Amino acid sequence: MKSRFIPSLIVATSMFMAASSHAHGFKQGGLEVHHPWARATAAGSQTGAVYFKVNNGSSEADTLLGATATDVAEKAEIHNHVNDNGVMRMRQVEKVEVPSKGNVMFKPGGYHVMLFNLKNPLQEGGKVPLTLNFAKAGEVKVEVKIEPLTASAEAMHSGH
Ligand SMILES: [Cu+2]
Repeated sequence: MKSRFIPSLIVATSMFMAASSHAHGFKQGGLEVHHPWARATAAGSQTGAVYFKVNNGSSEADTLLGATATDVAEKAEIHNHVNDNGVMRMRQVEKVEVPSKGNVMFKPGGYHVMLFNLKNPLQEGGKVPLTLNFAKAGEVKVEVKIEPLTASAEAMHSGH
């Protein structure tokens, strides 16, 4: 069973890497927001979650203070998951520091930008605009790629 699983994982990974482009990164000042993505949402779903990696190449720390996605959702909040006696719960956080010469990963089970009251479902293959508001770099506009509903953090971020 394992020997069948591994080759298919490699194929999936290399297909993803071929499909992804180094151009799908958004730079401003020393910051780069790499591969912003969200899972497609089911019809009627009111919420979505956006994931990405933020690299900070500058010599000063920066801080993510908030996000807006006015074209697609009424409200966007920064969330994290916390382990509450063995139960993973989401909670809103006010800000996320991105250390100098470091990075922060937004990923399933961890930090994410939560979209509330979606105006339309997030459709696989589509792109939606999102603005990230940083204390020093200011507003960074990105395009979020909508991945299949079944997309996992591992598949999305392998090879990065
Ligand atoms: Cu959330």
